[in-house]
Amino acid sequence: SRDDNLVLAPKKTDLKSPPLFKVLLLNDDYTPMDFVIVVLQKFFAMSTEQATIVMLQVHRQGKGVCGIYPQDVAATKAAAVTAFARQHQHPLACVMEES
Ligand code: NFA
Repeated sequence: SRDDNLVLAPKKTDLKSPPLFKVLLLNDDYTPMDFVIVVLQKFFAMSTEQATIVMLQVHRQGKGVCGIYPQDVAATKAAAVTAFARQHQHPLACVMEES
């Protein structure tokens, strides 16, 4: 009826959590293992032990997860790692993917 126009639909009040993104390192044949460990410590706050585990995962499996973050944080970290690697003349690649 014309009265329907006056009836408000229930409003969503629940906030949904933002999508999360994995930040990954990709293997290559040239970046030194020690440099990858430093990257994981500097940008992802890993201990030497955890950084070594993740570096070896990337080296053996081709890729590895550095962390999972909201989109803006993931994009900033991936860009910062890539810039740092280039500054040091290493081809190390850091990418993000929706998780
Ligand atoms: N594969 C590289 C090497 O043998 C090491 C590496 C590990 C590079 C993880 C990139 C990421 N020197």
